[in-house]
Amino acid sequence: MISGPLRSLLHKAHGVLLAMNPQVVFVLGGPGAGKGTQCAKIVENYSYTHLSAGDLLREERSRTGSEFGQLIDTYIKDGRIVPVEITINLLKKAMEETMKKDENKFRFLIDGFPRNEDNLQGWTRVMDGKADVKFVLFFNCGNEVCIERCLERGKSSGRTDDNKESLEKRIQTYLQSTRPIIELYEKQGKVRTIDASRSVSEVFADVKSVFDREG
Ligand code: UP5
Ligand code: MG
Repeated sequence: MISGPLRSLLHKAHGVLLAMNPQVVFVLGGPGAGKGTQCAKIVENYSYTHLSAGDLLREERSRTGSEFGQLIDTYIKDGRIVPVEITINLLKKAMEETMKKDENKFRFLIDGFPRNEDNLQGWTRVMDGKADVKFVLFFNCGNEVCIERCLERGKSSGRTDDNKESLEKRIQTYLQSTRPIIELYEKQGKVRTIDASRSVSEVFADVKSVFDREG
């Protein structure tokens, strides 16, 4: 890896932006598995930027003038996966803006993506050769625990999908569409599995050992 000062020098020498490829960790797991909670803790301890695909979609949903607001709203309530053209543009833009502001911020946690075959194809189409996927952090958690956590959060979250009806659909989508993607990465030896059914600090202790080793 080329260090910061050396890279600046190279920029000057070439007169062009010699950007570092973004280094990506995909963070996957069922609804309420603790992806967002653990990503926040990783950011506190390691030099990563957290990008939640769900948060980016919710932001886009409420952006004045967005042509996708209604579509995103319907998909999220139904626990369905938004067409990748929308999600990948939001992710790409967020990565570019982060790196433009600070060239040393090239490590990203991409939380809640890729969730299905369409997502994966979209990522490959747009980001192949432009970003390196280091590994997949998989928060493995039973469905009952996941549902319980989301229902509890639903008392105050204001999320339109933290209710029983949406949660059943979210779990189905996760099992049918996302698990096969995790299995695909598993075959490539890229998955780091964490038992996410334990307390936040117990889970983070395992996360830490993964990042100390290869973050
Ligand atoms: N909590 C967390 N960890 C705990 C622990 N160890 N012990 C006890 N409690 C714990 O946590 C959920 C709740 O549990 C919180 O109250 C937390 O305090 C507690 P959180 O960290 O928020 O879990 P997370 O896995 O992030 O759950 P989230 O609900 O965000 O996961 P989803 O994957 O369902 O939601 P996301 O926002 O990623 O996506 C929402 C929807 O957007 C999708 O269903 C889909 O419709 C759409 N979407 C796409 O279409 N495409 C995408 O690429 C991404 C999303
Ligand atoms: Mg989340």
